[in-house]
Amino acid sequence: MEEKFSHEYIVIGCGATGFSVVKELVRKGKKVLAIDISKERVEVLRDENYDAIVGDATDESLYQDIDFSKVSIVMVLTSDTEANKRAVEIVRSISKDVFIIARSQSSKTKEELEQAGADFVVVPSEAMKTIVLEVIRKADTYRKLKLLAKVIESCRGRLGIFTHDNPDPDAISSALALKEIARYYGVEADILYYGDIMHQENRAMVNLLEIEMLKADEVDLSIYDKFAIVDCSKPGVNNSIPQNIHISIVIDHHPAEDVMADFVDIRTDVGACATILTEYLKEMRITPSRTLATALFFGIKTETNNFKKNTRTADFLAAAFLYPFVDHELIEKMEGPAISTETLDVLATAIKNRQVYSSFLISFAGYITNRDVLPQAADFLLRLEGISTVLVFGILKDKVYISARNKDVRINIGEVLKRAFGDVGSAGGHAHSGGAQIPLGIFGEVTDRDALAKLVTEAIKKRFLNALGVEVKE
Ligand SMILES: [Mn+2]
Repeated sequence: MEEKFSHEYIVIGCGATGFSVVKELVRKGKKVLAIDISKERVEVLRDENYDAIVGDATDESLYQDIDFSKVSIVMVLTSDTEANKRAVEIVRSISKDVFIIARSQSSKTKEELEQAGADFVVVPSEAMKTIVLEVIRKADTYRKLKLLAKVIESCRGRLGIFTHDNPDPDAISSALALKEIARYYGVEADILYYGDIMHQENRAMVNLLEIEMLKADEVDLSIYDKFAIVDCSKPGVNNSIPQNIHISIVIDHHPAEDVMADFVDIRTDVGACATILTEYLKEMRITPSRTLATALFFGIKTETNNFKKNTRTADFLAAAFLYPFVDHELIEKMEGPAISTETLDVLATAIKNRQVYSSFLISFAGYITNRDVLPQAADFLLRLEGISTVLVFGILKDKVYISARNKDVRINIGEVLKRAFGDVGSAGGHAHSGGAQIPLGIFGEVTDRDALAKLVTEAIKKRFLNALGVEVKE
């Protein structure tokens, strides 16, 4: 034979797997050469107009007729792992550049094939497992959404959707998505919140997207037939929702136990609550409006600190789904609001009052009027050189508010805060961020501001460092 084979793809081993790969590639207009040891198989392939030759994968002379400068991928797909290994070795010795995909019967031999020169090894049983798990996940979602629809449809009046207090973009966008979903099922809903929308970014989001939200303490809650709660899971925990209110729907991504409702979806393996709601829209085939897509995207983006903090595959997938519907100019506007003078003042106080113990930083941010400035100050201080864990606290009315940030992989800051302050207040969070609230009452009757600040600082410092296992010399 004078002319060499010059195909872009070569498939060695044309059993069920190889054959279907050949068919699919040719259907996509690719030039494929199929090689198999069985004459009968090759004849079948040729009858169907595929380029096919008979050859033994382990026979070096087989490869002499192939022009490897034209080949981009060689797929070694016989069911004989040893033969595949030998074939990979031969192909690799002929061409360093060609991309080799090889099939391995078990995950044990996967490494051997990689060492022989395969760029990618397929283990059928593993691939099967992945597919089955994916189908299970889909079936779970399907079942969940059917239940959610049932609960919403059983609503005979309006649905009240609570966020946590001082809602952030993750909570606001999640509530907005649930409102849209309720409307899809013919139920009107209102977004309800306690506290304030304080953080500049959050205010900008609500204003620019014209999201309607009602202050819960200014409405008559008895007008609602059912209630939902997003981005938190229980009345009274991280929110001011009256404890006697019956909640029908709970959607959250914070760890929680014993949550009672007709519909509960708590996933701790996603970075944002907005990711869960985006999955609902996707599965329900609801195309998000520009406003909703922009809100959810902003929710995921800010909650994961621009996809850097606690971001999972699901968050990326949700963001990718939303992306084409997002108004990116608005996102830019929401991200760039001016820093308020109060934030600047608190930041200045926190910087001035910082106390550093090895890589831990503790700071009293003063008497504040807006607790949302604390996480911002903590984020800022975490950028200091040599600092991996930050705790910032401030006093507001009758409580001490604590916000902590951590980038030390050995520390779960949420757990540390629970250990340090769980017995005197409420505390919790994730590995990277957490918060706590302590009633000032535990510090007794001290009314002098400076004396109280000193007392609180000492107590918090001691408890926090103790929980971290740091010895402090007095
Ligand atoms: Mn959240």
